[in-house]
Amino acid sequence: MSEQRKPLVRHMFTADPSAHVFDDKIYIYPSHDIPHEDEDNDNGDEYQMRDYHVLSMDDLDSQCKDNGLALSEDDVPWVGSQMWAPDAAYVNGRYHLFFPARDNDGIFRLGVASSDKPIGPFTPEPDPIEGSYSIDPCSFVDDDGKVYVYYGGLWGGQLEKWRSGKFDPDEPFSPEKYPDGEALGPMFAQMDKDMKSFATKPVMISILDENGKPLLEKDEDRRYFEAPWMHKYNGKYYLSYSTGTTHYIVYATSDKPEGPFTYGGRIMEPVLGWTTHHSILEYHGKWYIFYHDCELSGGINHRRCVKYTELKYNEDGSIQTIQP
Ligand code: FUB
Repeated sequence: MSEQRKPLVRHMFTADPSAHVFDDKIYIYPSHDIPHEDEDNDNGDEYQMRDYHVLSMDDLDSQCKDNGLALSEDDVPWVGSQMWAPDAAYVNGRYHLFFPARDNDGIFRLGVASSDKPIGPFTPEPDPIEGSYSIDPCSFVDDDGKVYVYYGGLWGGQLEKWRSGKFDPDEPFSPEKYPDGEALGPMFAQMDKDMKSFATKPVMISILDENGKPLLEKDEDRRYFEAPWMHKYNGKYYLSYSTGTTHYIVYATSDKPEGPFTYGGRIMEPVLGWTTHHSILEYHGKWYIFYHDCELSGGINHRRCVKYTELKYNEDGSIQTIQP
């Protein structure tokens, strides 16, 4: 039996759970953390993942199953290292796995792989998505069938290094250089029908405060850091994400998928461990958040475990804050 707020699997370390309902079953696309003894650093070198396994549950009370190897770095010619947080979408009768990894020059790019089954194995495209960079792709299939990808992460995720439009390895973490500047946001693009390329030029999403002003770099309790997730509730687009250095999961809403979004509040207080990363799904009329912490390893940042718990809305559409 799977229990709320307990590790869904215990035989391996898992993180960054992107959960979806396909054919009334729950499928979770997590990162697969590898244990090692190296030190942590701001570059995220401790997150040394090399492959993906898809987890599934027949329903929320049943045992969570590991469906084995779905994609390995050995299968993807452009991948050099660090297969980080993935996501999946079902489009045109196929399952598409979106994943970030460092290429052979050490630059994070986004890749895509496809399968006729939700659990894989997935066949990767030989090259990363053209024009893609950074990490944490979240794919979102809208009611009209359009598929969007939200992505990007600071620090190890390299988003700030693309500030000029070109990769600059010397560009520092933003608040140190531009404390009063507008915070960076996640990137946004529409996928082409082939699900292999961007149909639109990626743009950066703006996240505004209650007065309609962009969130600033120094507003570390609210500004975007990494791990975007998109869901729709009562016709509104909810963009949720991690604030990274302050370890919250927060959300912002908009009437349009590309925003601008207005900051709405905190979804989850910090978990045990540095990173926090989540997904949100509706299942049989209730809403759930899938997330990770480091309970299984007693707090080792790169040995995480995925969990879920219920997520509740207030009548006005705001989300109640969860104490993990
Ligand atoms: O799992 C590696 C990185 O840690 C992810 O890409 C981030 O979102 C954070 O969870």
